[in-house]
Amino acid sequence: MKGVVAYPEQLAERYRALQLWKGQSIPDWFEELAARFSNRTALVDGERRVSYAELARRARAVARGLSLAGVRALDRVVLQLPNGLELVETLLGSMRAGAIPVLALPAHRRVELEAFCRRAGAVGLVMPERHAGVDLLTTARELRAACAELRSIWLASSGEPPPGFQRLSALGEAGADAGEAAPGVSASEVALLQLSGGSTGVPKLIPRTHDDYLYSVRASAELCALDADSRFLAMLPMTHNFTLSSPGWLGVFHAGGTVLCADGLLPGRLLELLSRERITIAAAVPSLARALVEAAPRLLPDRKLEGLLLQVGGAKLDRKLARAVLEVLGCRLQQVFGMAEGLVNYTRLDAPAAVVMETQGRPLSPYDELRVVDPDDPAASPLPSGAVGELQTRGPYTIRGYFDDLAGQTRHFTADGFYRTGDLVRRTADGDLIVEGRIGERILRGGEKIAPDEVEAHLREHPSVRDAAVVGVDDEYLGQRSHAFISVVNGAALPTTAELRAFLRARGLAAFKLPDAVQALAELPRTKIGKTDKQALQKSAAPR
Ligand code: OOB
Repeated sequence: MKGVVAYPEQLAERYRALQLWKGQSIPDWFEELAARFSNRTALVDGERRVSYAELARRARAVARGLSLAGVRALDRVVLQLPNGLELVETLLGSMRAGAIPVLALPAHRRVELEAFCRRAGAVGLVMPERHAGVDLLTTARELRAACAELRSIWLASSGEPPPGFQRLSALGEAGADAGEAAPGVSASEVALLQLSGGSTGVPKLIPRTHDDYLYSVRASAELCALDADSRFLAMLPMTHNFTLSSPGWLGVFHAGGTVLCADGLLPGRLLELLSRERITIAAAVPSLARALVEAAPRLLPDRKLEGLLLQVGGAKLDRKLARAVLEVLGCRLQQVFGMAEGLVNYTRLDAPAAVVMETQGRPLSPYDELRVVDPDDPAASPLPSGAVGELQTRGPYTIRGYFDDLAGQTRHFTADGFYRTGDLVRRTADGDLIVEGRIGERILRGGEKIAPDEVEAHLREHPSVRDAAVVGVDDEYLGQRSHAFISVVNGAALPTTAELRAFLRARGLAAFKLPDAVQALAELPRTKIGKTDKQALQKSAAPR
């Protein structure tokens, strides 16, 4: 497809010969699952329980509805729906129609959605009329006016939509009795466009093929030992790569298990579901894991979550919180260091506790190629094990370029096809990765380099500190100075800057790493998936 950097043919053939890429499209894969697991429950959304066979039937109806509406193979459709049956059937159905869904998050608004529609050249958009109490109809109207190529906007709503919009549920109804066959979908084509998690500007579009995506799903399901008894609670947005494929709900489908949808629930409700529904696997970002740990003593006093594997990823999980997850929730823990561009690292189910608590795991596939390079001299030979540097990677499920981004190609990818992750990592002697931060977030203070993650981890060890984030702020004399933001444990007194600096010094931290300023916030700002929003913090750092 135009705008996509393909895998080199020789490598593609190797991945096929190795049976990593099986030449099966996601819709064909799901049809096979529907035949195999037919009457088993695939999805639970509130009161609605849907079997594999029923879900496949619903996806087929959506696919026909889209075809009847004029959506053709390789057309892009931006998909923005909250967690639930509609999202799942529309995602599977759009792929079955041969279209390419662009996976937006529920929290995206006009600026992001407009950028996705334009960049993808989308012909359709699926969005809710209201979400989380916010009326999105004005947004939908603005998008229709702004994006010329957008032919249809399907609104998920209970009533009839206003003129000019289609009702999402009409799609499945229109398609239910049409006889049209789905177009064949090639497994080497782009299946979906994921969004980059980068914190700068509007996310870039990530073209993942059926072959590469399904490989990561199957391998992840196997690594996490999923089976037909697996019960997954979708707590994060189901379009995010973590919840979708690592192993996520697609991985659970692959094993014949059951996916339960949660949307915008408070930690207390999530704990109740985790316990009552005997959930075996769920994915969380650290801020959500922290919220669960904090709510547990009150809401889950004696029912520990023994049967649960809690996956934590998306941002660095510090040791203190990792320990609390194990001790307070009583579940198993897996760290997941992944990226929508491809590479996913997992701590293994049989890894020693220290590895699970202190590392971000190792690559999913033996065919993942990783190297750690000097961020200031990336052309030099890779750094030895143990040294901190930028992680670069290529492999059977990592993209070779962003969608339609010739201009950014050499900035984000090397000439030999490695993706420059922008992540600073170190590899232990055993081959596990420890994430040390992002290149762009390093603070250069008066000639010294500071890794914010290191300082943040020490700050969180203070008994009154709940969460911490350190950013660099421009400074006339030092180039940059360091500014720490903290939130305080409920009921604790706010420690002064001097107290915190003394605390860090007592922990043996070098003087230049001590924050120049400390500011308390009720809550640290979060990105749309719940990672700490460092850009927002940098902007808000009060000028001296
Ligand atoms: C996941 O994907 P994205 O695309 O939203 O974000 C990727 C970036 C990584 O490059 C890294 O900077 C950060 O998020 N990250 C982590 C991390 N997991 C992701 N940083 C430290 N520790 C971790 N465990 O966030 C994502 C995709 C698939 C599975 C899991 C997470």
